[in-house]
Amino acid sequence: MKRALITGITGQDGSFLAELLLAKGYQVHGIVRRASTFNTERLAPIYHDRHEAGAALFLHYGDVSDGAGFRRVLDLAHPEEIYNLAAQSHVRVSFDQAEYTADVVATGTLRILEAVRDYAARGNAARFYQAGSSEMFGAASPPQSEATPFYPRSPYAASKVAAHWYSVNYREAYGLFIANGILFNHESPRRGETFVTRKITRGLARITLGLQSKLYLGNLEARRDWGYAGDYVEAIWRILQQPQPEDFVIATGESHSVREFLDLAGAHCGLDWTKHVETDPRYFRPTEVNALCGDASKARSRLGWEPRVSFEELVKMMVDHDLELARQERTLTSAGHKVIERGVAQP
Ligand code: NAP
Ligand code: F7E
Repeated sequence: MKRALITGITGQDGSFLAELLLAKGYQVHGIVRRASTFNTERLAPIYHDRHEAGAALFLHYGDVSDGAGFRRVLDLAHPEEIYNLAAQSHVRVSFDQAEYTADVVATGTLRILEAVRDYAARGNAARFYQAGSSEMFGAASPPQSEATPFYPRSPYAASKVAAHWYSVNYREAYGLFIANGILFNHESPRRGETFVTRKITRGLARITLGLQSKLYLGNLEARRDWGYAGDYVEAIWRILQQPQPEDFVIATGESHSVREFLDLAGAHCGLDWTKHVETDPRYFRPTEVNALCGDASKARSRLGWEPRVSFEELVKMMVDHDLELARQERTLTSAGHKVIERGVAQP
């Protein structure tokens, strides 16, 4: 049984990756931050108590700001593959929490690489995946490929660039199997509710069901290359199965504006979104990334990977999911139950 360790397992990608690896017969270990509330909601469908026969998913408390704790988990889990997905991953928030973002995204990666280097020196060969981002391209003109120079436009993006180059350096300096994925935006019904796609599908679904009247957004003209997270974790796994460690862009090659996303989502709800969406400058970024569109030719030819879910199917999948959530909420409220909010979305 192969063993994998995932940082960021409670996030969107972490939950899809854990599912994929469990289906492939891996024993999966994940690092979970201590929080005062549960942060393991996305893992609930695949988690079994460790006392149950056949349990293959094991969670350990940890934080990438705590190198010593990570080293202990590494020795306990003893993985052959390590996927570093942990991040303060919200670009807008990174402008407000720049030092913290750098500590988790850049220095956090360095802490893990140092631990992996020592793990290897003790005779343990582990393959390492670093979750890079299309945000690293920032202001570079599309289409962006592995050959495109980075031009980061936020503390998040600059931190991901640092993590990328730390990873390249550790690969070259110590001969470790370290590979960077450079993933363009990927979404799903499990996407965090403050990222624009989910904010739109959640908001328009609730407006459709009469649960709210307005949705406040920022820049509607930004263009992104949006794919489906379930497809992208398959690429992540394939990157670590290659004979040599290399870096790969993962993208659909199609780009759409936030406005186009609204058009499709609104149409699927049967709603004229222009009557409900208002602009709030609070959601603008001090420096915006205007247009991203990836060239994933290398991944197509070398990994045999291609996206399966189209943009239209992705929007429909997310809207359908959030309409169902809104229906459940309305059923409860119309029966006189108070709906307990899961949180207050800020950014
Ligand atoms: P996400 O949903 O925001 O998940 C981030 C994960 O990191 C969560 O499990 C979070 O834990 C964890 N985390 C945050 N700070 C941590 C810390 N200090 N120590 C340990 N864990 C910490 O992000 P995602 O969309 O799944 O993305 C996964 C990775 O890919 C991230 O590195 C992201 O930057 C990168 N990426 C994402 C995309 C995309 O479009 N989704 C594209 C390119 C790259 P909590 O659950 O406790 O918050
Ligand atoms: O913004 C615009 C916003 O926050 C997309 C992360 O997973 O993907 C993600 O970063 C666009 C931007 O994603 C709102 O200005 C308009 O141009 O959904 P987002 P992101 O910044 O592209 C990359 C690849 C990552 O690596 C990141 O971790 O939408 N936008 N109005 C808005 N964005 C938000 N969040 N909220 C708005 O109201």
